[in-house]
Amino acid sequence: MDSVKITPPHPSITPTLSGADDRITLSNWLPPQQGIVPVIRIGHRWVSTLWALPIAAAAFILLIAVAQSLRELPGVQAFITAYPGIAQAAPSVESGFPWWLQLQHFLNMLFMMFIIRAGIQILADFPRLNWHRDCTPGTEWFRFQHAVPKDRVWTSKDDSVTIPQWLGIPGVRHSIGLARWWHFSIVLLWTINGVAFYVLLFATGQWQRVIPMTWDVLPNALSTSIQYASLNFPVESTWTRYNGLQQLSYFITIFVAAPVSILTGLMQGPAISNRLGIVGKVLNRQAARSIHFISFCWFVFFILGHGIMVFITGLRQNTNHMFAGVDDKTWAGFPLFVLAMVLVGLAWWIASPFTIRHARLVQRIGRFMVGWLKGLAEWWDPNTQLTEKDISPHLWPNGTMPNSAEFEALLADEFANYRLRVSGLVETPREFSFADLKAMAKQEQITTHFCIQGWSGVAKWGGVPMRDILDLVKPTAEARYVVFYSLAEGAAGGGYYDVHPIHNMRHRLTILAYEMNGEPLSVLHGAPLRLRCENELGFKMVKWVGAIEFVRDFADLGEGQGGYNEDHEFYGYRMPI
Ligand SMILES: Nc1nc2c(c(=O)[nH]1)N[C@H]1C(S)=C(S)[C@@H](COP(=O)(O)O)O[C@H]1N2
Ligand SMILES: [Mo]
Repeated sequence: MDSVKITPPHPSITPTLSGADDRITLSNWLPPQQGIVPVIRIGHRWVSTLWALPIAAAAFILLIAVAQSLRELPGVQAFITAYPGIAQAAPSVESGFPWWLQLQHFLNMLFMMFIIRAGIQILADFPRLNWHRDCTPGTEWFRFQHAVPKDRVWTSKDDSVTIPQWLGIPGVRHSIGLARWWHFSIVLLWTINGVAFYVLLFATGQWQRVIPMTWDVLPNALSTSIQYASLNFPVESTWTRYNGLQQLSYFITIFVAAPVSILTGLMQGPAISNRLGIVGKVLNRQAARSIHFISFCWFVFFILGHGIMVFITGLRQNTNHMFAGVDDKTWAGFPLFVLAMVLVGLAWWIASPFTIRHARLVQRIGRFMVGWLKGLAEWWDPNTQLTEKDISPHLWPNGTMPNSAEFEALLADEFANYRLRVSGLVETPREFSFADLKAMAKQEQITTHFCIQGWSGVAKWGGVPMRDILDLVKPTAEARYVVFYSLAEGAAGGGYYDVHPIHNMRHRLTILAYEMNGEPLSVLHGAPLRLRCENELGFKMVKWVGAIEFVRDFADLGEGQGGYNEDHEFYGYRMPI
């Protein structure tokens, strides 16, 4: 049976929505802003990471001198004879470097180029690292941005810095939406490649190359280090067995750094962090982000070290192993190595310009690749609540403040004339005055806010549960999404709005807050009403809510992507991670 569906008109606020470009138009985008050379906090002092360069150079020279003198000592010579580098008990892998290993090595190289660059871009959107959950300015341990100014409101968008297009993807300030699609999509491919790699390692015996099977690996790694550092290299037999140092560094990369990166990446998402109970509290979002960064540093260190060693220990032989699968002194592997590097270089060259030009396409492909995963994570029940003592001294503000005569008038009489309009696919459309809302049952919760840019903070929120609003207006069976319209515009003009799946509205922690930390909500943080929906990222929690609409679909709203930042900044509309 076909029934005629009558869709009620959108509320009067809808026409304020705007369309958006399908590419990044730099003139409409946040203007560039340079950061600073990265600094690390030691106590109260900020120390430039540039000091690492002279220190490393001095350490390098010292290391060579020490290693060379050590090798003149009879004891050390005896040690090196006893532990030549390769653990004597280490099994030898006769199959050399099979084709699948070569292919996976190449894919790994290609994927890592995207992952690292997009990761740096994400970091640049909130260029500070913290261990504490709250990100109070001054408590970070690492930053490449100035100290937070105290004499003005400084939003996290203000804080984002520009990194060059050859380094980040896409190398535009505050392009985290696009960088995340790259990072997550390629990480998915990288993980699939990694799982296949694990399986093949164990199915073929190749694991014996990279997993130390005897404690002898330690003295052998030390011996190898002394030999390398003395510039008198150990005898290699890489085709069948790795030396102790190789084994340890490959083992750490494959079996420690890779899983740690994946886990700490996922743990930065609100749905996952809030689901992990005590683990999510101890390894809070900032701790996870810091560990994720340290793991990234390991990868960069490993890639550089590995690359240099490949060159200086025998470029021809090493490239024959990994790019041609032969163990000889021909030139078979070198051209293939060059070809692989050219392919990676080309991909590197086009990634940023392509992303700027085809931003909407990148968003669409990203959604296709990882949208399903984010959809699944939306069902993770965010059940972590915190205590009064967890409340952050500072909660970063974000977003574009309301700037209209209409809002000023509402504010002037303390929202006495404010009306929350709830309409759309509901049985009983309603208008709520501020007094109506305050007369309803109040719910309080202490929760962590997760901004897409990387910061987090804890506050106590008080307000009206959305499920109570739903009980009053009674959404019809057709209603699948709920649109929150703001009284404020977004950064590029046009009303700010965001769409949520209706199932999130029944969650016991989804509220319309009018109180923060026991005080009336400030305008900065969203007065009169702001949404709290604890399994999503911050941008989905619309501030200065003016109207709520229940809809079947959101394709006809704005640019049709499910919200203002989805339309304008290419974010995804499901954002539990
Ligand atoms: N109307 C409106 N709501 C908004 C935004 C905005 O720009 N406009 N920014 C969002 C973002 S990106 C975040 S992180 C949170 C920040 O909330 P806070 O300022 O209370 O910390 O508000 C969200 N709600
Ligand atoms: Mo945000």
